[in-house]
Amino acid sequence: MSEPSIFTRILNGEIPGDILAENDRVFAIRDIDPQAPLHALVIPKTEQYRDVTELAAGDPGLMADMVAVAKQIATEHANGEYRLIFNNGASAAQSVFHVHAHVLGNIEEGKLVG
Ligand code: DGP
Repeated sequence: MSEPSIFTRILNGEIPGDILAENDRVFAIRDIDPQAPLHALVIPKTEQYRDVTELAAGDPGLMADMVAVAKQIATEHANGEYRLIFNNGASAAQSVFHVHAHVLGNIEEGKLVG
């Protein structure tokens, strides 16, 4: 069996992390290197899916659960609006191959692209 991902280790309390939300299928943490005033990662508890392509094909309901948690965090920690980013593949800046969505909120005007 492969090693648990860094996100699973945070969920299990093996590594410190700021958990912002959790339900039976999904959890969210603050990103260690924030790119916006609110920068969270929404993550399924299962490590079954490497990226959003696999997730959307395998369990679209779980993807919907992730979006609901993104909205919850954006409401609790920003003004309810948010940017949702999935990096897919190493050349697209994905570094952790346990699917996760970046949730950015309170983004400064003029910094929406890039
Ligand atoms: P990606 O590049 O899309 O695979 O995003 C991985 C993100 O995970 C990256 O923005 C930094 C974040 N990250 C990596 N290690 C840790 C950690 O130990 N704690 C937290 N909170 N975030 C981490």
